[in-house]
Amino acid sequence: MTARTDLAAHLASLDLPQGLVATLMTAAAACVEIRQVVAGGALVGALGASGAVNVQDEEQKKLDVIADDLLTEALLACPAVAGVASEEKDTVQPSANAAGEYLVLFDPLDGSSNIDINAPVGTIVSVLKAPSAQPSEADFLQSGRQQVAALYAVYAGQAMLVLTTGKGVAGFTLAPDGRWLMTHEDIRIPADTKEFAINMSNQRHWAESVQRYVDGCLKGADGPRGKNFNMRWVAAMVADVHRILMRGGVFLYPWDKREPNKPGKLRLMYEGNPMSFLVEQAGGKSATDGKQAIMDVIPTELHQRVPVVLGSANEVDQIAAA
Ligand code: AFP
Repeated sequence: MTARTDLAAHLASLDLPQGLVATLMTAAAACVEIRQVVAGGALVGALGASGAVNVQDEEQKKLDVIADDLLTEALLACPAVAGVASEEKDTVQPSANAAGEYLVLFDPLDGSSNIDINAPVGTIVSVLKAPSAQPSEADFLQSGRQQVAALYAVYAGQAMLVLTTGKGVAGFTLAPDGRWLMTHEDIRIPADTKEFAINMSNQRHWAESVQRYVDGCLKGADGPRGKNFNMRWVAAMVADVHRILMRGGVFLYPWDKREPNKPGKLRLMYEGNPMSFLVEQAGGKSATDGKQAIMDVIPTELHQRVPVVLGSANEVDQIAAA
């Protein structure tokens, strides 16, 4: 077998601050533990509901809670971490580390509805610099442009970890010895695509422009786009974005008129920002429904939602112009 670079060696080659390396290695190790629980499924009692409801008013699965606990505990024990914020918790958790330099925000288990059917799920992580070692919630409200790293792990046929520290995007596959080995050195998203991902069951609720865009795709070679499109929807953003990083495509979770005051379903700090950082670093684009890049949104709340359009650059432009 070819000798491969592992995650530790890759991070060392990037000349990053030691604390950032420690933070990323800690998050990556927690993802290995989460992968093991996901793989055990019913055998380790990991399926089904936890009986609790999270801050988003969503029913928590047992795995949501297990993954949240694993990440939180590991990161708060890492001396470089000043505090964490989880999609599953209503408020931030400062660490007791006097020398903590980083804030870590995460969606511990993305795609919860896939857990019980053995379909792909994942973990999404965003890293910011901590303005102080005793951070308040306001310290976490930084725009996506301030991120120093983002990663996700997708637990599917293989477990893969995809990472950016602002110098391109690299992908790693989990080896049997528990190390993340580099298998995808410089991930690039093609600018053009014939594939879109959206929950079509919401079609009647979308804004006119999104209706127009999807209608154009559905008309295929006979319509305004002059080509046939394919559609995919995994119901786990982490898996849909992974497909886009592997072969191109565009992902949409737009605003819809059922709850006009809610900007969308997905969360800016745990999903929109880290995935946008990865997509932009791979040469793709990300935007809210309009023209604003997701990472330029100035957050006002920890659990803020945002409309999301991201993926192949020319297709994101098509959506903005629809
Ligand atoms: P859960 O983790 O609560 O299942 O939500 C997953 C998600 O936030 C995102 O990962 C998916 O793209 C999206 O929701 C799926 O939404 P639909 O329920 O509309 O398919």
